[in-house]
Amino acid sequence: MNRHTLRAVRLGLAVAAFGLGLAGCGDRSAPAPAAADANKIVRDDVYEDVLGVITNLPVAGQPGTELKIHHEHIPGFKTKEGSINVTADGVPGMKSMIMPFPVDEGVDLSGFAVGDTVKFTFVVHWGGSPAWEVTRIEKLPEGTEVDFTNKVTELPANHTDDHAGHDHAGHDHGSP
Ligand SMILES: [Cu+2]
Repeated sequence: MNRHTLRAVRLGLAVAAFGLGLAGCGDRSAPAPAAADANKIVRDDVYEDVLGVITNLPVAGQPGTELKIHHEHIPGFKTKEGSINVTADGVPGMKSMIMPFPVDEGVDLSGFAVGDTVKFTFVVHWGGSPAWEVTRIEKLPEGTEVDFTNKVTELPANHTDDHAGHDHAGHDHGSP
């Protein structure tokens, strides 16, 4: 995918880290696919209208720069097997975190700035490359609040800790 296309679509967002197989998110079950079957997509999972704040933007001509978004908790985030992910400490889905987001070539990030609050859609291509990418992004009005808390709706029976009020934004992602 050409992530640096300056063509016009709507923005790009991103943050992310699920590990190449959703890389930053520490997904143990999805090692980076071998080059040979880099495009053997098992399944696409689409996450629509996720809120977040842009923390980094790709810089034209500077490889390695990328869109990063501090995204809100995504309770419905699924594993490669298709069930709702549960982090090591019992949070369903993907916790709020800052992660890199590859951007689909139809997405135009011009007009976006670090600090912008955005609503975006991204697709996880299980088994594919890129492993995930933003397909749509729009800027929200200044002052729009994003709730970065992780909501624990159902704790495993052996869990007694209350994680709900903690701020895990950062790199404690559990698997993806
Ligand atoms: Cu994430």
